[in-house]
Amino acid sequence: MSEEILRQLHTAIAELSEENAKDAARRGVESGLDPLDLINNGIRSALDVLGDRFSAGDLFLPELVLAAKAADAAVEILEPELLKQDSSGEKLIKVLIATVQDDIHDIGKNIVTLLMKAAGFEVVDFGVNRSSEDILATAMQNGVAVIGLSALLTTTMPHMREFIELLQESGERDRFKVIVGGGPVTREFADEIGADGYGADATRAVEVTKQLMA
Ligand code: B12
Repeated sequence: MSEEILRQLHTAIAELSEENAKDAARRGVESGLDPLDLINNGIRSALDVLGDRFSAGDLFLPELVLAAKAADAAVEILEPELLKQDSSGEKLIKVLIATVQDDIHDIGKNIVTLLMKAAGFEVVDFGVNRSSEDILATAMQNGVAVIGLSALLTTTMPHMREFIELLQESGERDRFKVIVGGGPVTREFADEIGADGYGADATRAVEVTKQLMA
């Protein structure tokens, strides 16, 4: 049953059908499936396949846009379930999350935001395509402890390094913990640029933040 629903969700997104994606997400919720399982093995897996087809020239941007719409619609249905998960008293810790400059991918960032909220963190979602300067200014204004940066393009990953350099140059490096993630980002890259943490998925993003704040 759960395999069938996962497959239905994966297929709906792979076939760019928002309606079918919503139906499958609803079925998943009604059947009590783990919303994270639905995200990782239904939604993200389908987007990975579409991404590969896109880079192979077998699929084009308008199709990716439709896939993103279907994914967003399915995540919206899962949102209340994600927020129901245990929030183990992380309140008072503020986290800012943003996608770096020149990058508008936000499906993953939004899932990280949801899970952080579910874990009890107070999250400032600063959106996409944000310059390092604006991220720093907003983090200072909001008094956040942790800054999470997302990048989905190899060409925008350098903005993560640039952000950490900006923190150093402005004498604010010790004030914030910086965690990074997104499709092409690796632990090695995170270490190389001097980030405090890396998360391969939203669950890890929460775990790493908890560890850093412990
Ligand atoms: C959907 C999509 C789009 C949508 C985005 C819609 C949206 N609202 O986000 C649209 C159609 C707009 C788009 C546009 C483009 N895209 Co695009 N896109 C994708 C696709 C298919 C899926 C991305 C996604 O949402 N994945 C699902 C989420 C859940 O995964 P995730 O983002 O990785 O997030 C998880 C983890 O990484 C982690 N995480 C994410 N952020 C963070 C942050 C922190 C702090 C932490 C700890 C963890 C963490 O947790 C998340 C949840 O588990 C990918 C393919 C792929 N395999 O990723 C290509 C892909 C990223 N796109 C690509 C490209 C080339 C583009 C364009 C340049 C295409 C063009 N010619 O215009 C533009 C760029 C626009 C821009 N300036 O940003 C390439 C990038 C290649 C590269 N080497 O850089 C990819 C890899 C496709 C490919 N294989 O060619 N895209």
